[in-house]
Amino acid sequence: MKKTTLKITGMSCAHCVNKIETALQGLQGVEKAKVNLKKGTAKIKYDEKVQILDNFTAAVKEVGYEAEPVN
Ligand SMILES: [Cu+2]
Repeated sequence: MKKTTLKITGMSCAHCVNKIETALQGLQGVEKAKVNLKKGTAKIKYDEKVQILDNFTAAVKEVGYEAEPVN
């Protein structure tokens, strides 16, 4: 399992948080996705053997927000 953090922009309320968490948790290999509205971040725990980082940023963009990896 691997943990990663994304910086997310464009969120304004709890609805946005739910939308993004649902999108991330729906991806294969994701064990947990936790979005923090105040910090503007998403912490993701996933199996790096079946999932790649690029798919997380793509999934967030697909539901209408901007995302980039935080190192
Ligand atoms: Cu919202």
